[in-house]
Amino acid sequence: MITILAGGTGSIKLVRGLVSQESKVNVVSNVGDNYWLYGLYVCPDIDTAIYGLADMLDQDRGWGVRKDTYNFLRQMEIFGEETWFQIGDRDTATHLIRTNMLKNGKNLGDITKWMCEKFAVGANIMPVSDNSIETRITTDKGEMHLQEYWVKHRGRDPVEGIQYIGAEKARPNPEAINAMHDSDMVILAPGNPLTSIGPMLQIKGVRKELAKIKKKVVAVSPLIGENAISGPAAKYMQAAGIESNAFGLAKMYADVCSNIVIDTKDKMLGKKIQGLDINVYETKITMKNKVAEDALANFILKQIHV
Ligand code: FO1
Repeated sequence: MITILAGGTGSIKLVRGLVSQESKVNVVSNVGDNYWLYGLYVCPDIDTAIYGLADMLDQDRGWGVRKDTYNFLRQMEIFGEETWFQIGDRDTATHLIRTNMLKNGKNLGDITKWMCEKFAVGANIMPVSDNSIETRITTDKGEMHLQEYWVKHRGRDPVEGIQYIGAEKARPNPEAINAMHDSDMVILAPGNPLTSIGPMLQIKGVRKELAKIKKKVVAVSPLIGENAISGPAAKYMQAAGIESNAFGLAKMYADVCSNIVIDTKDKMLGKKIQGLDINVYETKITMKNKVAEDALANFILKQIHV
């Protein structure tokens, strides 16, 4: 059994690769991106994992349902609402039913489990916590929710700081802690280290468990050289005063992992990373297609012995 801590569009490719090769996979999802919109609770990272594994994901964008329609959103526009966050009609059904179930007293973990059944997803997708954690970005224009910064304002302004509201007090999902504890290997997906993986590491119970089992924790870099393969990871790392390369990432994760997979192009960083007491594995980390997803998953499962 393996467990992967995942969030967002950078992670789902590896999740898919792992699921195609390993029968028991737990996916612990970030909740820091979750966003209330028109009274609906949107959980982008949980939904990306579900849609990705149900073969419904719009793979070009990396989020939302493939070939979704946008009639609901057009109607909201007519009502004079802001429509910068593109939720499609089928996607909206997911948010609506989730919100209703929350209102009826169900927790996010149980709702996610129920959804996995409905979408016939075999992997065990679970939120890292049932409590609310909100990733907020500070710019010179003030501080705002991550979705407002990244989608509404297109990530334009320089980032001055990142906060995880609620993370201090959040209780980890006991199922996620058990999954990590019982797994043969725990993977930190190649997601954004500050906004996808970072919020999960801010939960004390999660960090403590990972530190305890760090020998079997494998981080996968989302960076090649100084740049992220996709998304704003490099920008956020620089804003947080962290070197935006695989060494900076290794330093961030040094207390929670003993193994890191970096791109072969970053070979020269290997010695420096080993100096942090982290084993370094080099391979091609870009996943442009299914073959590359499977190849990276296979490398991790077969070449890394923890
Ligand atoms: N990302 C965008 O860039 N524009 C959107 O309009 C948008 C809508 C959206 C709707 C549902 C959903 O689950 C995700 C959505 N995303 C959108 C992606 C999201 O902003 C982030 O990429 C993730 O939060 C990163 O983990």
